[in-house]
Amino acid sequence: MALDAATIDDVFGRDVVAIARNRGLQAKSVTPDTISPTISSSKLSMSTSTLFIAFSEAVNVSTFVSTAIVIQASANATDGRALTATDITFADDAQSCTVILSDADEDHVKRNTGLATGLSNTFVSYSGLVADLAGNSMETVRNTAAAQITEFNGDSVKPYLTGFGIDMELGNVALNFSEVMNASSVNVRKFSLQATVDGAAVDTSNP
Ligand SMILES: [Ca+2]
Ligand SMILES: [Ca+2]
Repeated sequence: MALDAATIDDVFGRDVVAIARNRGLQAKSVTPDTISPTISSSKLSMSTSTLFIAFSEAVNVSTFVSTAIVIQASANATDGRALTATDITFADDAQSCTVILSDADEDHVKRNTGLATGLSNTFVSYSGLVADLAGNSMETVRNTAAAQITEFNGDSVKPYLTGFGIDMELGNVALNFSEVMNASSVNVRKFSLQATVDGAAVDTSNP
């Protein structure tokens, strides 16, 4: 350690003896960081399909393995969804990150209406998730004793039609939506085909 004379005084106002930078004093003892990082809070949003994780300390970003995360419906479950997500954004202080679920993850979770629809059925388990900057690995949270999510935001985004196609040989219409849909909710009498953008306008196309 180096020290400026102005760092501290004795009780009579006399400056502490400075230690020059080229003659630094070696520490008498160093207590290394042996404490593993933990997850201090977590939040799953099914509106944005993101999983936010806050850590107890800064972590080594390069050790983070998003695919180590399993989202499951209860503390003890063997049929959870192991994430395939690889789109991760870390905060500058490396104490939190946001994982964007892959399309396959999102579809899987939405299709399973008993999974991740509220706090009560959203749990996470993981093994080898991340290590801190001293190399201490986060302890495994098994799928038999998973951790409940701290905060949950449900899906409040309306689905929308992204495109459609018509096969006049087979006589069918294919509709593509922005997300997994409830097949039993479809009502085929509620959509119509029209020849122009403005269905109310007079059709002047040929023939
Ligand atoms: Ca630590
Ligand atoms: Ca939705």
